[in-house]
Amino acid sequence: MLCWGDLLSRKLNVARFVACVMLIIFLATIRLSQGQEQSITCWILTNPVDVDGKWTNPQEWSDASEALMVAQLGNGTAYVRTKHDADYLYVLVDYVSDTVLGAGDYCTIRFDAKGDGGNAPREDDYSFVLEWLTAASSSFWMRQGTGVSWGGLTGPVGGATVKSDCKPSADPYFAAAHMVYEFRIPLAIFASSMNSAICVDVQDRYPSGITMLWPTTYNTERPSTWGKLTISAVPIPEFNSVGIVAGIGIMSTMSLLVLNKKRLRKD
Ligand SMILES: [Ca+2]
Ligand SMILES: [Ca+2]
Ligand SMILES: [Ca+2]
Repeated sequence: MLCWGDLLSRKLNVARFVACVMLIIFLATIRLSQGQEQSITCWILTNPVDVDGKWTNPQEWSDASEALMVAQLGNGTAYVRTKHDADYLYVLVDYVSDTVLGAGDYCTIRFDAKGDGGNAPREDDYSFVLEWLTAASSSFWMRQGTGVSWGGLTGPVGGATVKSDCKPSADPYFAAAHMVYEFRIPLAIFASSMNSAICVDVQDRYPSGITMLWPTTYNTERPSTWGKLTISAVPIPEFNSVGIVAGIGIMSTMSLLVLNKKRLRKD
């Protein structure tokens, strides 16, 4: 016959088991999300983009995905944000730590539009470049893959545009003057593919020479090494999975603390 102490002990064991399972799920999910960090989801926008080379208002890019870039050498801070509407995909490259516009500063965005990877750029692979030729004039051009390498410089596809500037703005990262690049790329090049790839590099040629990358490492000639870009048909979720996972983790930890407290009292 079970006594009250046995029942309490069994209940505690079951609760401890449940808490452990939740903690394992939490840790596994953290590990999973770390493994997916080379991935960007491009949500459909709620707030329109004014392609003017700055955060036109604080909400302009608040509904976009965010990816932190890393310095190839040295230190720097830059972010990539993406979103889209029915006709265009928008990319913000916000180089927070480049506070001086100088000749040679540039930003390159490459798309593997069909997401078919490969070890050489194909015809669905595009490279868009904005380069400052002097502190007062810039150039915007494009390259397209040939199947074995990148083709020659051409004008950008119709509808593609970019603006870059280095002025104070409504930027939530840093309101003082720094380099910002805003691209608008026609969705037509993606040929209805929801699963594409992207890589971005932005350089502060003057004065630091530091290049920032997303994803962390990649080969510009090999689309198979670029980061995943998923074009979503819905807006960014207000309460994302990271919040849910963090909640499970906090609940698990609290459960274990309560159980340990009860066990100490019992002992
Ligand atoms: Ca803007
Ligand atoms: Ca491709
Ligand atoms: Ca610069």
